[in-house]
Order: sequence, then C-alpha cells, then structure tokens
Amino acid sequence: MAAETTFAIIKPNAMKKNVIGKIIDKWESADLEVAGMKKIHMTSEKAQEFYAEHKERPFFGELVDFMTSSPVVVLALRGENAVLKNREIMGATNPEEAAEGTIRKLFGDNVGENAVHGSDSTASAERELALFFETTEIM
Ligand code: 3AN
Repeated sequence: MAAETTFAIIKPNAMKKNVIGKIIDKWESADLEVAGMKKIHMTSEKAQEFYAEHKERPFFGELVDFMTSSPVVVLALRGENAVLKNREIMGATNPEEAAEGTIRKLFGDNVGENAVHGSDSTASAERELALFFETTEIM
C-alpha cells in the first residue's frame, strides 16, 4: 500500500498537560513521520469550518469554544495506511472506551476533551490538511 498523509491536532487539554513530545512519540514509534507541524491559535471561524459536519449537534458550541480556548498543534502525518493507523493509535473518541496505551486513554479527559483529533478517512484528511496547511508546508 502506498504512503498516505493524515491530519492530526493536539487539542487544548493535551497542550495544558505539556505532552506534545509524548504524543508525537506515539506516532513516530508506529512509523508515522511528521511531514508538517505548527502551533496555531484557531479562530472561531476556522473551528466552525473544520467541524462543519457537527453544526447541528448539541455540543457544537462547546466544541468550538474548547478548540479555540488555547493554542493547539496541527500536524500532517505520513506513512503506510496513515489514516487508519492513526485512528488506532488515538483510540476511541471517548477516552473511557479507548484501549490501554492509546493516546486518548493516556491523555484524554472526556469525550470532548479527548487530547487529539485524527482524520477519519482519506477524503477528510485531504479536506482538513488543506484547511490548515499550504502545500509547501508539507514535506
Ligand atoms: P472523532 O474525533 O473520534 O472522529 P467524532 O467525529 O464523533 O469523533 O466527534 C468529533 C468531535 O466532537 C470530537 N473531537 C469529540 O471530541 C467531539 N464530541 C463528540 N461527541 C461529543 C459529545 N457527546 N460531547 C462533546 N464533544 C463531543
């Protein structure tokens, strides 16, 4: 299988725990390479666009407030089967249901503050990477 690139975010609750390095270690240890990375403070407009598919959900406002509550780190992660591989490394959306050793089990606090985002398909990855990175920033 050819290498893919997926999109990830280290969310505000993980940023407060000062565990950027520990989270990146999980990806690198699984042969995902950091192809692009930056620390940003998302605007409310950007967060709303990013989570547009959840606009009608009751937690949408809370989600946007959380994602804009502090800087985050956005990443492009490249490797074999990167999209699915990262979903496994992150663990279930709800940290209580996440498998032992996954990022969300280790660093997630609850279903909203679950430490990391990872694209759920190659189509989402493409859309999300384009929202946060110029093509020249992924190498
Ligand atoms: P995932 O991030 O695992 O793909 P989704 O797509 O179901 O999960 O959820 C998108 C985002 O919405 C996640 N970042 C999650 O933190 C948040 N979220 C999902 N369900 C809830 C909920 N019940 N309350 C608050 N936030 C939620």
